[in-house]
Amino acid sequence: MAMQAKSVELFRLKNYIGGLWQETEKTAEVINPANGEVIATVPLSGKEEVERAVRQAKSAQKKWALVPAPRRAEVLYRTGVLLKERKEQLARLLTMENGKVLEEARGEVQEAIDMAFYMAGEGRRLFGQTTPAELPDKFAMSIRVPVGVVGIITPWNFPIAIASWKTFPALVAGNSVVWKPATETPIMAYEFAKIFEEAGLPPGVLNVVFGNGSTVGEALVRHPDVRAISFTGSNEIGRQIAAECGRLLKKVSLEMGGKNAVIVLEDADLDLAVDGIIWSAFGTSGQRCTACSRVIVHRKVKEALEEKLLMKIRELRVGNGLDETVKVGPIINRSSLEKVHRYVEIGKGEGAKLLTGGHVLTEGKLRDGTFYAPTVFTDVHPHMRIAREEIFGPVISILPVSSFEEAIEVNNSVSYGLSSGIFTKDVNRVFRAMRDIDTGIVYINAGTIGAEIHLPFGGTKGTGNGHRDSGIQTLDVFTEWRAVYVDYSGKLQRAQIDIE
Ligand code: UN1
Repeated sequence: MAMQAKSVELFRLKNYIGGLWQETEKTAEVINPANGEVIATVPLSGKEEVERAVRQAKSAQKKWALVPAPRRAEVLYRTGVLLKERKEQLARLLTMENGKVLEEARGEVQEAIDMAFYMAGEGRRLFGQTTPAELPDKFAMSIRVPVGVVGIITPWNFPIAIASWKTFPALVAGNSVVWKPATETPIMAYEFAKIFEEAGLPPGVLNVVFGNGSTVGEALVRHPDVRAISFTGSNEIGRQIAAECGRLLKKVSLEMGGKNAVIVLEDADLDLAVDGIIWSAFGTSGQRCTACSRVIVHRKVKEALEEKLLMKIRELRVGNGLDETVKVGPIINRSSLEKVHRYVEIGKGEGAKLLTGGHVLTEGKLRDGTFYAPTVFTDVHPHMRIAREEIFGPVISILPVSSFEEAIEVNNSVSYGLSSGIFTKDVNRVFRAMRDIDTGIVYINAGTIGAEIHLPFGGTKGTGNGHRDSGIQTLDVFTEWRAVYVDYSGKLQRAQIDIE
């Protein structure tokens, strides 16, 4: 039985290893960030659980890889159907553990459904290339082969969508998975694993080990039988993982956030730009890797934009995301709330002008949760910390500029490169922006969020290490290329030598 979204029940979540649901001695509490209620307990596993999961994954992978890919894909189709049937129930649970408003939670579950069907289609593609060989009576091709056991480490801000970006391609390509979900949002992982089980995924092909990064995450990264790691999370942890994977010569794909900007030029449709900024900056309370946290605006329209922005912010209702009139939910937990506030203090100290917000919300029921007021700083300089560092909360910095060129320069001046949006009606500047903006995702006349699953997701510089999540490109993380030469001449033919 799947769980019901009642706030009074307490769920004891279990690891899923080799097809068995297993408890651990140590557990942690899962808190609903909207009201402080304990909604579940999550296992805090150790090295032994990782060891067991990898062993199971290793033996299951051998058989799974021999299942024809179109048959493997059938499990993904069934998973997609089950996700679709349970969309509403999953969305409610997601809102309870993560805090994002229900409309967005439904959108996130939809993202996982889309990824299931999209990657299921790959079961009949997984294309390689056939190509002429340079010698007579010889055939050449490249094929994708599974990597083996892959380790997946996912964050709390998109607990099911990001998990779907990584698990579906890994599985359809013939790998087995050991997955460490974030301990803040384990209910989605638990439900997702149950759905895989129901959909007929053989035992051991997907294993879920709950626990902290410093124990489970580290054991996974270090394990010699885990051949690839796909990680989404902080820049600091990502660097550590990359270093360790480098030492062990392990494949590694990293997605580590951004300092995303919306550029508003003097000819922009300001109302549209404001809608894009509000959605991108305060949706998910700014807790998206793609969230807009900088607004780079032409001086000529700065005041008009600020005025419209403030008007719209006044209409935003902050509260429990299960209430459908609420537009902005809580911050994931107290330490994140404190971090957001610390950045606001830093901004003030740096001399930025606070236009609105800048404080924790404590009126009425909000006191029980972790809520922060939508916050806007203006007259921010590109060198200030609030304009350079990822805050991961509902805080934007307005940076005035005097030209298109300056806007691009400021946009590109940060150490991240995930997502940028530009508002203008000038087609020449649109194409220049597409060329000159140094981010992995560029939006024209739209905000910085809302990536679609069949396009590559990821970015430049401090955002990643050159790989992409989702899209066809993600298959490069979960497969190795094998070049195959078939010589049917019946004699020794030496490449580069016997070419006459
Ligand atoms: C993230 O911010 O970590 O593009 C993922 C978006 C969503 C996914 C965001 N589809 O905003």
